[in-house]
Amino acid sequence: MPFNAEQLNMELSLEQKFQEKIDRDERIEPRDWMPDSYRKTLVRQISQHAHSEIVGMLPEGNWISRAPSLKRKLGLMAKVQDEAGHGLYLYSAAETLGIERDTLIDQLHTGKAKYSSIFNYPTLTWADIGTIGWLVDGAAIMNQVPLCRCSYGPYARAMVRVCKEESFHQRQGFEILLSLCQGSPEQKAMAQDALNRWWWPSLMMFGPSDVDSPHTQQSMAWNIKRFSNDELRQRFVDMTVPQAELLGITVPDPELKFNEATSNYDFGEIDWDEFWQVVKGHGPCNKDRIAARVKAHEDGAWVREASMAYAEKQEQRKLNPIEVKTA
Ligand code: FAQ
Repeated sequence: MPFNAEQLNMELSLEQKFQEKIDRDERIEPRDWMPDSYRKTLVRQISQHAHSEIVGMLPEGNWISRAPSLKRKLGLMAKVQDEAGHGLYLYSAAETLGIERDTLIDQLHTGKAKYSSIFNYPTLTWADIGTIGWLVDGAAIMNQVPLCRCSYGPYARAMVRVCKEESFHQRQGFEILLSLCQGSPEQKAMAQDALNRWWWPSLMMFGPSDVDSPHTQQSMAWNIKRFSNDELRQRFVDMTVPQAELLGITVPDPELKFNEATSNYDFGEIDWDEFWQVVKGHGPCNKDRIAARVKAHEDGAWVREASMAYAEKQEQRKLNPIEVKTA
């Protein structure tokens, strides 16, 4: 027993020092002591974020071959490649917490890991590509700029570059919509239709309402999250409504109204049933998205095998320079 009590005291003192470091707004690095629950929360959030970036390439990738001009195609290809890069930085950040990438990918492919609900909706027209850039990247920036100050160093540092790239994505999306809204009545109607379909799913990206969010309180105490889901959602609405006005399209919410007293836009109730249905795998595209990722992983097996064989050969060459050269 005395041994256990001593261990417990040591654990408590480590935990106290850890929290004091967080409260001083210092960064936690991979080799620092951290509570298991902090590590677990980070693996969960960072890997879900990585999966979202990777699955998020699919709805837009669908339009690369149909972009209306060379300029649009180049912009979209660069954006989709950026998302791949974000996924890779984030998997690397998760790996610093002691989990293997293969395990994370397996969790995605077997439906054990979540990814953002937004990527389970289809991209029906070119205006959807503009709307994803404008709204989805806009929401991602709103959520991710505070993550640049997240307490876990590798995640915070990855977010700095991610946010710079997301801001280019947001502008390219807005510019696509601006062109459509200044174009023919049919093009403007296409933009309006895309806004009608993507508005509510974009608000859902911020996660459940604070009262129904099991992780927010603890994640804020650990400085992983700096703002709650509802706070960020409100900021997003306040930022985006004037942009819709500039485009001349209407946000599909009859209850949307500027509140003079709070200087915020009040907005209608989100359909939380739809949100949880999509999160649980029953959205319009969940099955297609996972099937596409599994296929890409299987088709890419030879690349992973070739890289491993090459790495082994390089290693052997270092150990036995002459033998490998002549083999
Ligand atoms: N979809 O207690 P909370 C992007 C889950 S990247 C699916 O509030 P937390 C770039 C949540 O995981 C978009 N599941 O959880 C791009 C938890 O499940 P669990 C992704 C959701 O972690 C643009 C449960 O509900 N961004 O867009 C969603 O404190 C264009 C309870 O929720 C990030 O991942 C959802 N929307 O807060 C790419 C940012 N919301 O684990 C391509 C980092 C919640 O208990 C094209 N993540 N859930 O089973 C975060 O900031 C947080 O994890 C939240 C959720 C805010 C997403």
